[in-house]
Amino acid sequence: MPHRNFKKSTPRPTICSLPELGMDEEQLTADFKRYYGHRLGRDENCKSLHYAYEALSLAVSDRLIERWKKTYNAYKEQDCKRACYLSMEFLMGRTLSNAMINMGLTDVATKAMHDLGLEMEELVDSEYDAGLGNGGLGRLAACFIDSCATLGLPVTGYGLRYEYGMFSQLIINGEQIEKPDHWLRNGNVWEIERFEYKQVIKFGGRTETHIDERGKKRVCWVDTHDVLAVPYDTPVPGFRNNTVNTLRLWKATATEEFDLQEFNEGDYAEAVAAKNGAENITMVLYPNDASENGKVLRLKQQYLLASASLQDVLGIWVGRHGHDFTDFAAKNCFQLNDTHPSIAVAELMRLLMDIYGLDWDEAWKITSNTMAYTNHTLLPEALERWSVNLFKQLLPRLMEIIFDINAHFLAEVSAHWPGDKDRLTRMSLIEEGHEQHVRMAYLAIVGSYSVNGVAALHSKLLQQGLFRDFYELWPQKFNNKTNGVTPRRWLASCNPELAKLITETIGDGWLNDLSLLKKLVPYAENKTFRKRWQKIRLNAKQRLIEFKKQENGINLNANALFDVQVKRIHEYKRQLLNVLHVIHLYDRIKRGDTAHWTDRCVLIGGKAAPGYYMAKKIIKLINNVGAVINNDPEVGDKLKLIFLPNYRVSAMEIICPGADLSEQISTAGKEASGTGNMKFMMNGALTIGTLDGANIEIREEVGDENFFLFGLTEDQVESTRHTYDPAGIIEQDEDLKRVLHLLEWGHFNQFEPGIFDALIGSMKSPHDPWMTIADFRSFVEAQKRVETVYRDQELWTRMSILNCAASGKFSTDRTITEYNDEIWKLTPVKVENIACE
Ligand code: 26Q
Repeated sequence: MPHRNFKKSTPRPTICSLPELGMDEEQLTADFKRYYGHRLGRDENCKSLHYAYEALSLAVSDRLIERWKKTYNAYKEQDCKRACYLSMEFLMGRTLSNAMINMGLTDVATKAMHDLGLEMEELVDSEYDAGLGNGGLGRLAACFIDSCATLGLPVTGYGLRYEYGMFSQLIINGEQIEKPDHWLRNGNVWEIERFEYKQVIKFGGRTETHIDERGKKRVCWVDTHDVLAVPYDTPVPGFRNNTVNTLRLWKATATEEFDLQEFNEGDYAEAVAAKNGAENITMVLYPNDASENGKVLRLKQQYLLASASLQDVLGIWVGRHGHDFTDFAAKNCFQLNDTHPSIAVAELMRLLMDIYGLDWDEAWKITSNTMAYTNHTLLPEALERWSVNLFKQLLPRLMEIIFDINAHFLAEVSAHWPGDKDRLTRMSLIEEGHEQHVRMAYLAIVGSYSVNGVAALHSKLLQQGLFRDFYELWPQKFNNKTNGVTPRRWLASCNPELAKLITETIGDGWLNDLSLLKKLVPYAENKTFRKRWQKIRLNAKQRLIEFKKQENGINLNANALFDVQVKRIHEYKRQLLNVLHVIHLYDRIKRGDTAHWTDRCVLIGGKAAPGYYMAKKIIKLINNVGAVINNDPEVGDKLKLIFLPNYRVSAMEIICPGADLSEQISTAGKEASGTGNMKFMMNGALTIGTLDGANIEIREEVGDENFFLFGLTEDQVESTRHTYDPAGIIEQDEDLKRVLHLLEWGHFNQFEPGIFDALIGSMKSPHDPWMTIADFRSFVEAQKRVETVYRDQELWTRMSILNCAASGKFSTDRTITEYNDEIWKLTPVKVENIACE
């Protein structure tokens, strides 16, 4: 239904006269009861926990909305510069407990619920994860908007409201089965639909040129198939500062006009089918976290996000400043979360020229001074490229603009390197070949004033490798912003006992200044403190054991070393190296080599992209090896290998406090940053890792003596690659030979012959890009050092405390402060806690 506006003469309802909502138990209880009994129509006969969760969430949400309006007004009043974080993924996880922590409502609400006979933990647990992301990049976006709100920065998150988030993973016969995640099936109390801010998005059609009334050449994009993008807003509260920012997610729907057109032609069924076509655009999140597959639906998603978000921002601008764009770049910027929304570069040009009548130079000046691009991968195969033909068909006007950007850009390159034809070919936004492709990363670099990587090594490698030509042309554009995680979710909320101990010891300033954790350093030498630390970590392990038991009945021994690797399954992350080590330990047990043994429980979790054959085989291998080891009475408590199904944000909230050892074992130079590594460290786990991504900075912060380092460095990986001889290495290493022998003889697949041949073959190939075999010996030796330390629990606990104490750098508050100081340059806005008149 089209929305109707108030008649000019009708007075609009004045909402500022609303009384402020109480933050005490009595008011909260009253609201809870009203929502439960009236709005949701439930009573004591209702058995489902969900409605109690919903009633409490509605009560909490009211209090968020109050502060949301204040924040909105404060930003408006100051007419401050704003930033938009454009991301195809926001992996938010659950909202309720985070909202309570940030508003300081946790204790009051827990007591209120308890007095009504309800357990807060159960209510919080009944919330579905908002799984609108694949992994690191999506969760980073969620941590970023938490920190932006906490720092009082006017930043809006723009993304897509997928009907189906990341698939839910079932393990059947050791194999991954994907189940669609209909996360909205019980509704979503946290979002507000704002149909009044809908935007029209064009697809298809063709372009026409004409001369406008001022004699200027104008391009019109006509005969398009239009789709509506409708925004759904979610409040994003800062930590106890009354700031509530916005996460705006677009849902695609059919336009009313489109329906009507088809209907007039008498084809009702066609009209309904067309509606489906439009709504399909935001139906599902693509579950690939690396390789690109060129699906047209994905390009539609990307364009819908870019176009709707930019039209939204331009609409707000024009509403306030008319068609004067002089200050637009001084007041707005767009951070592109990888290349996924980078079509925004061309779309902003289109809107400024075709809709608002700016000429090329004016539009380019604005665009290239507002866009900033973050890269998240060094794997060349993961760089996005779109076929020019597909682009022309779906977005003809955008393709023209990209060609024009390229022409201007190549002229600049020629001027800089006269006659260097190879460089022109290398740097062109268009890749030539049997089919032409648009190189999205290059479009993002050319169109942005800032290009950053996500950890020191990664940024260095971008400059020296992947983007070298661009770095030579524009060194000043390139910078590093090492990732972080929000300490509210990844310590305060997921590990409340440890958080309490920390606060008792050093005060609560660490919650928004994580560098203060370093005050814990002297307590590493305090025996009573260590005892309490140990006890709390043991409790967290028990909770993890309980979680595991609930899911599939397996009981684990809390005294064992909990050795955890959770992340997407990918060859470069080397879950296989982990499995080789487990098989080696099993082999040692079987041959009786168990003097000074350390009991160990290896937990591996993660999803494989549904089309990634090798990743799926890795899951199967983990489960098969686990089945043999876990059922062997001779092995007993000495060793367990467990696959954690359906790894997701809410699972990590239980896993990371209960882990002793964090596995960060990617081939050096391949993991851009990693952020799980930071969550583990913050919760007192020790890291075994290669010199890759943010591991390097973690080790720098905590000191070499508190980090288990192994493996080739990035330099060594690249310089030995061409002489890599896994067969030779295996021949020299008795342990490794035995491990491969077990694998090759089908010890873990006795009734499934040959199923692991591809995995074994890839590791033994001299062309194995991940060089798993090369790092085996060094990994085993590092694991022995782990065991020695673990047997000395006092030493282990000391190192655990020091890891937590050294994790201050890895707060997204630090990361976002750097983004703001060096890229966005926004002024923080204070939102006063005063009643509006
Ligand atoms: C691309 C094309 C088509 C469909 C999907 C995709 C796609 C989707 C998601 C490609 C990549 C991703 C996600 C990448 C990602 O999560 N990268 C990780 O980002 C983290 C945050 O910076 C880093 O810590 C990790 O090192 C990096 O792997």
